[in-house]
Amino acid sequence: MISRIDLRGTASGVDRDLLPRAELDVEAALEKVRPICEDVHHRGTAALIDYAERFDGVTIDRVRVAPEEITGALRELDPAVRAALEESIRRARIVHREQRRTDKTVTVVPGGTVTERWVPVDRVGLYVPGGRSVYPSSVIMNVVPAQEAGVGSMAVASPPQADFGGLPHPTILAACALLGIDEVYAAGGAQAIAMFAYGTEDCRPVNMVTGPGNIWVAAAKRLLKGRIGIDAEAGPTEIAILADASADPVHVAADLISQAEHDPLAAAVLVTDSEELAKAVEKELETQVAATKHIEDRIVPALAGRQSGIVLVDDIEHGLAVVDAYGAEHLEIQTENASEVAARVRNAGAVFVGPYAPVSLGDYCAGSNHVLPTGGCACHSSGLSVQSFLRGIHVVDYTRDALAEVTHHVVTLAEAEDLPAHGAALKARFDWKVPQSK
Ligand code: HSO
Ligand code: ZN
Repeated sequence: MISRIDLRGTASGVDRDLLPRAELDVEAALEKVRPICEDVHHRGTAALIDYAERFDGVTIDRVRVAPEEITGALRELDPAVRAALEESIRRARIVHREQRRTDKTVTVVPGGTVTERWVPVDRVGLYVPGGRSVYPSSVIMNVVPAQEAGVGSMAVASPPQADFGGLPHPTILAACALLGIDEVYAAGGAQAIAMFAYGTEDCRPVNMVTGPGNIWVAAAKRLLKGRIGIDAEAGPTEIAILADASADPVHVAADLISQAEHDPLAAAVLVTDSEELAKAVEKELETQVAATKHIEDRIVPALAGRQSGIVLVDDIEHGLAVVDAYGAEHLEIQTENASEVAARVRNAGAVFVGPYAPVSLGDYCAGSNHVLPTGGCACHSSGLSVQSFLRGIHVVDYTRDALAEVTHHVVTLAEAEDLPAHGAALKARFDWKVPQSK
């Protein structure tokens, strides 16, 4: 069901191309979403209503969800689900509250200071997918850091559902209610991103859009980036597990399956120096997959796809080089001295240490964020956090004396760059006369 890649004997260098990974062609989708975005730009809500009919198969006469529809969904919510969502929110708040940055003033020279002032984005639009993935947990993971950053205005968009009278899925609405979000739109796909970027009669334009989505959503975000800020483009979920002979194959197999469950393109990668563990996990996968849900549509294609595999390495040192080259969205360390091994990881969206920190815990209730870089982007980017919603503004404050002291350097650099007016802007402040034109 899952292929093997034998990298033993190649410890001197890890070729990223040998490692399993899915490819998503967002570029090809750009031309399809461009006219949709233009249409929403020009026709606003009327265009959104037409696209609901065409893409979601639902006839709606308004896009904005009424406040009573949001609170009503919370009243109808299963109390156990409500309690679990509340606990997830509580833990996420504990972690994200601590991420807030404080302004810092640095005295560069006497009389010359630079302050870095952290200012939240004014207004954020959160896209929440419908269809196969209805994840109220992702609402939490996007909203909590934005709120803790101090974002003043937040709107949510999620596709209208035929089964729910053209409203977004009720658990999404209920999660919004729990988080105090009262601005929700029944809009999906690229058209929802265009609504956020350009604004419509109902929806004020936002400064930034976050949240996962399918290839059309990713393409619209790429197209409209610049007009709006975006979070990272989310690709299919990935789990990598670095494990040695001490790992329990039952846990390893269960965790691989847990993320394969998301999508036929999800990646599940085991990196191990133990052939016995590899064999035991292969066996466990057969047994556990047969006993789970979503077998044929997601788990089997995900595990059997070229993006998944069991990678055999010489030792944990070699394994660390491999997982660093891979840069997984989620990386579990199931080895002896797991904390020490984890501390040496350089590239991963999130690291899960030892036998009692499975990725599923992080997906819901660890307190950490589950919006993480995929597709190797962990080599240069981090997951969603309070920081994602803040801008650091440098505030420069110099006295006359502090400016005078450095003027000759600025003038010299300006002349070296053939930009004499730059230097003149400083000299003009010190009794320097503007040359008379001839
Ligand atoms: N593992 C997914 C997040 C998620 N899991 C939502 C369950 N619900 C991407 O990190
Ligand atoms: Zn998950």
